Amino acid sequence: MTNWFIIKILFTIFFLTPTTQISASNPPPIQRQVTATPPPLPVLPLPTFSQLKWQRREIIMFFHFGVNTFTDREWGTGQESPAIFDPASLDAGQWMETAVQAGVSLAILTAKHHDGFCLWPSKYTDHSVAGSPWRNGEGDVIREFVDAAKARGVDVGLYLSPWDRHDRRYGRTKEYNEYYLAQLQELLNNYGGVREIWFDGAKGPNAPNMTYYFNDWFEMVDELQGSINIFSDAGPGIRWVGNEKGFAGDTCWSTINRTSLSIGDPTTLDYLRTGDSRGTDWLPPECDVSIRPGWFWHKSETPKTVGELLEVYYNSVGRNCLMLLNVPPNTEGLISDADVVRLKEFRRAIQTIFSKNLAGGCSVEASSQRGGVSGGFGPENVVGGDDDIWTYWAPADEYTGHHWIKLVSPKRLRFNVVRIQEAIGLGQRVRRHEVYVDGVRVANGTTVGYKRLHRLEKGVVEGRVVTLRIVGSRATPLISSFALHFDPFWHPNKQHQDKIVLM
Ligand code: FUL
Repeated sequence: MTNWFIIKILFTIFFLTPTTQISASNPPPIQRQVTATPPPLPVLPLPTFSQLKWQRREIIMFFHFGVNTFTDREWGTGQESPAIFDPASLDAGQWMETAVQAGVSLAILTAKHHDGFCLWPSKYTDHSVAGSPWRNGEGDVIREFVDAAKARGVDVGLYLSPWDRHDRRYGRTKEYNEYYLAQLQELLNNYGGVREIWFDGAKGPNAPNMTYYFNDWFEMVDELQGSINIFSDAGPGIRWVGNEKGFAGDTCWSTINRTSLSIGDPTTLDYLRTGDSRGTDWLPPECDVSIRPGWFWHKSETPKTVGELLEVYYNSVGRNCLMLLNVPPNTEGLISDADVVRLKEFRRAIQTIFSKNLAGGCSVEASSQRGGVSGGFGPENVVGGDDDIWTYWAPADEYTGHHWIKLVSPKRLRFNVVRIQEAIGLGQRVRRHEVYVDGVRVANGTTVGYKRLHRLEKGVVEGRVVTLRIVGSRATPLISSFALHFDPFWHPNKQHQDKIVLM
């Protein structure tokens, strides 16, 4: 081959070949590309990044600790001497171990309760740990709490009571708001990342009248902490559920109108519990409840039974909410053994019930599916991982009938709990739904949201085809999980408990 010939070939490859292929008069052959069907449009309002992260925690922990722990009271008077605060064996590491063993990823501590006593050495008051014998007045419970949490990968939240029965400035609006904001700055500037701040609306009937500058507080919080959720009766990040039993409404929307809410207003309790399908704000509820009758530790009190804790779980996490479980440290500065044991039992019970999805081996059918069989929104998505809310079944937009999805099992299934989850990243949609086993209705309800759990009123049921019918929805429903579980602790009616075989 001559040099000239080689040069000609190279010239053809590098210069001529491409131009002949893409000239306008001779377009390239169209190559069929398989592109994915886009997800459906969201239905507003949507959760923020931090709200979505919060929602997926499911159970979080509260620690009520302070002078009340030593006086056996629930609300201190504000007259307590800091000298009574002396938890000889305080070990925040043990609190966090307890939290981790309970599967908790966020722990909230009462930095200051209504009595005004501060668990950190605030430079704006002498009513704090600095005046106590604990660690010779050199201690800082918040610091130990934060360090222990960090060491175990637990996120931190803080409670700073607006109502302060100790401080002389309380009742003088400007002075007290300055004091409160100064303490917020101490707490949110000096202890690293804080993921939740709790503004408690509680206040005694005889408390002096004063205005809290909530807007200043909220803006300050958002300025100092990037990924924080602000809790109060009215948000703006998380709303109170309206009671302290840990129970959400049977209907529970994450959406609500904030303009209809105000902090400390007792007339909106029902609205807080159920939310509002037409609400323009994403403001999901948190269900606070204590493992014992009181929020603070009292020698005479004992923890709730596993059955009672599960009842709270089904009525909070199972109703689209978070369960904020209070576990009070005792006078030693430790979580009592009885509580530690109970929490382990509770955790084990939840794992026993939910670690196995009995629908795992089912094939799945649906009334329609977005983007056709290869669109990526098929019904098989509902039997995948329960924490993946971005993989979901979406019906076709054109489908106008009632939407349904069916689990079909090759062998008889035996279960007493149904779990349904919506892809809330695109908005909360389902208004009404029903569950059938082999054609017989076994459960029905309204909202679903992040997670809806039905403990079947009939107890254990058996069957091969389990159908979820969505009979009302704000837009096409997007279901990320439809799962079946067996709860050995659920006995709705002892007489009929054995088993109900459906046709
Ligand atoms: C209430 C307070 O008055 C209780 O003492 C407790 O802190 C509870 C979580 O909130 O409003």
